[in-house]
Amino acid sequence: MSEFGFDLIATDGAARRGRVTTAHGQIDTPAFMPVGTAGTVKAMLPQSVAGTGAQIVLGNTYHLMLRPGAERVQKLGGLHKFMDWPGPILTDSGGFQVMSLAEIRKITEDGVRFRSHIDGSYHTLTPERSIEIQNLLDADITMAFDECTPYPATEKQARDSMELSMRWAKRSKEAFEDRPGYGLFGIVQGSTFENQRLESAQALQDIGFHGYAVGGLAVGEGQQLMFDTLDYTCPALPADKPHYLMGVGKPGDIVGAVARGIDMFDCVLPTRSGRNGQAWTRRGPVNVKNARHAEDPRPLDAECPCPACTQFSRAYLNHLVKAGEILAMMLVTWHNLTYYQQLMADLRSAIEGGTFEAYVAQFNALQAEGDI
Ligand code: PRF
Ligand code: ZN
Repeated sequence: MSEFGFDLIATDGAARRGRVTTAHGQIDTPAFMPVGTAGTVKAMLPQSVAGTGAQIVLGNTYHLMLRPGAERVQKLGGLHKFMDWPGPILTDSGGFQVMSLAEIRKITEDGVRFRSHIDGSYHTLTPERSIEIQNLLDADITMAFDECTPYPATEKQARDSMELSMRWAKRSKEAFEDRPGYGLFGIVQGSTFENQRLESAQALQDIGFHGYAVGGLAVGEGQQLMFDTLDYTCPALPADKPHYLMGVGKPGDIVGAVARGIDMFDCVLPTRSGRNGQAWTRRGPVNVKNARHAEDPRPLDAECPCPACTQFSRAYLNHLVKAGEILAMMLVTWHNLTYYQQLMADLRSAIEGGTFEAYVAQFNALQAEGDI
């Protein structure tokens, strides 16, 4: 089996076009990973997710350990087989989801103790157990166990949190079983403090990972501070390893982060907002529920190859969303994932062709025009 790897194919400014190789296949970067929290990209069949162009999906340690349980998934042949996604899977390590979803949480040096948001039962996640769970799930890319520092944080709060995450990163590395085609990513923390971000990036490189994620962003700091943080953090990451910005974002966030050297993204936005009737298009967001679509016979986007756009009118989509029909969630999700994957394909070809700057200018102009 091939080794886990990252090949840099082309660069244009700080933007990178690359390819990640894993046990279950390759990922062209810049890449967007649809979120399949509970072993499903909500409202989509796996082959439809692949049909949008996605080459990797994300799963969550937190959700899958609670239901159906990591040992059960392993017994049934691993997450790829369980959810019928034969391609690469990245799993998040759980700490971030504990802090945003669990009812009672207590953080100690050892890990996090919490109560399930499903049934109130008590659980503990440590770096060692998180890595074990991700191994049981058979994740191609395992994330180190970290604490996503809340925003805003004082310098002292951010430092204590970052240093804890670095000690957990070391324990995550020690717990990870090296196997061909499987990778472990470290997660840079340090809030919006330059010295802490640089220290964190260095601490992770001293431990040694297959890839480097930037965590603790898109937590309320706003786009400009996020970009400022990436401006000094990305150059501190090894150029020959993939760079992953966790939980980002809107199309404009992704374009700006690619311009600064990020290779991988995940976000619930296209799927979650799709279930709420919000579509994302080349011309910005469109609220399908808005009455202005009620008698509009045109497609959502005449140039989009997705089923929502090739088979149905805006008027029909508007009706489905207003009626609360399941098909509305399916179609708008399908459209959004198609748009996100098209955006990533466009970014990849612009970087390869050395036309990234022109592409960004055109992207911004279209987004500013708005829906027609
Ligand atoms: N850490 C982990 N997962 C995450 C984040 C983080 O900081 C974020 C921050 N946006 C999203 N998902 N482990
Ligand atoms: Zn579409």
